[in-house]
Amino acid sequence: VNASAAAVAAALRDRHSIVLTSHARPDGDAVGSCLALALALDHLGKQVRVILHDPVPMPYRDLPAVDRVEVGDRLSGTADAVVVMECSDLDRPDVAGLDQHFVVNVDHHLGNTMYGAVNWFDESAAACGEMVADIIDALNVPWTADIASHLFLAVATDTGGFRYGPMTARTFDLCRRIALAGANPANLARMIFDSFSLGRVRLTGALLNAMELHHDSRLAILALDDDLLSTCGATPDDTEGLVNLPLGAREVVAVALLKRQNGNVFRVSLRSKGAVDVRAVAETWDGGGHQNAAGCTVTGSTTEVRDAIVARMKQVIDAGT
Ligand SMILES: [Mn+2]
Repeated sequence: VNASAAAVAAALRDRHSIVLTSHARPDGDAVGSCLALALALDHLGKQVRVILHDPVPMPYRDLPAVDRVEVGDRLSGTADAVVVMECSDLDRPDVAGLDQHFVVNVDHHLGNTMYGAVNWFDESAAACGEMVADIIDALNVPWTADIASHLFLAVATDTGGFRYGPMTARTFDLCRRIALAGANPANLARMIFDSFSLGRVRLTGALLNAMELHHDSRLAILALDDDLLSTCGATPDDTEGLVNLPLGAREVVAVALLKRQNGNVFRVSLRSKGAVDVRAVAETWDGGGHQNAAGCTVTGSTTEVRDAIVARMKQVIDAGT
């Protein structure tokens, strides 16, 4: 059964020690959802911990209360409830021991396996943070500027800076209340979107400079390896989201980013606009994802992998445009 914000709030109101978690390699929605809810539960006098498998990404570390995130791969000790946000299954957090607890599952990703004792799934939410806002309201906790800042992080990142996803009046009502609560949207946006490393900025230039175009410039191919990273002074963390950049061109409707892992193994990230279904491409190599964002692992020489990806991408571009 699908629950509601009220049901989640009722489950949390009755419990004292509460652990919050989200997926490994957390994104802005994962961090923002966890910390907004943590701050709200503090207000109710709960004992709250936030555990993530990986550190908060650098651009989000200046937001309030980020230092309370514990990085770990195991939930030690007891908890009356574990709230898992942004995760379609209980393996996504990559934190052992969650299944030993009363799990509350809050998510907006299609294909959620309803693994919790309480499950609230809402694919109409532009970010999990929209759902967290409803939970905070159901708990009758007033929004502080810090809570609002994390809700902004969640919604601003999951919509790609208000570009995509199921944005609705609910999204902008949330933004209105974020501003009313005293968060500073311009400062936050600069912090979230414009605080990369110099290595990342150099890498952006190098990657785009070497971009290949195919199929009347409708398909862009980007390639990345450790040599390019070190030439630019960048780290693997600096590659997050770079696959989206070619979509900034009007002509480009699909992108593949080929990251050489080691030897002949490539991690392939795929992005598209509109009806071009890159999940179908990922599934060719046992990968997965969504229509506009997917990934898979492909083995072969650089040329073999690129040619195979280009051929398959052309098919979905033709089918979707
Ligand atoms: Mn999300």
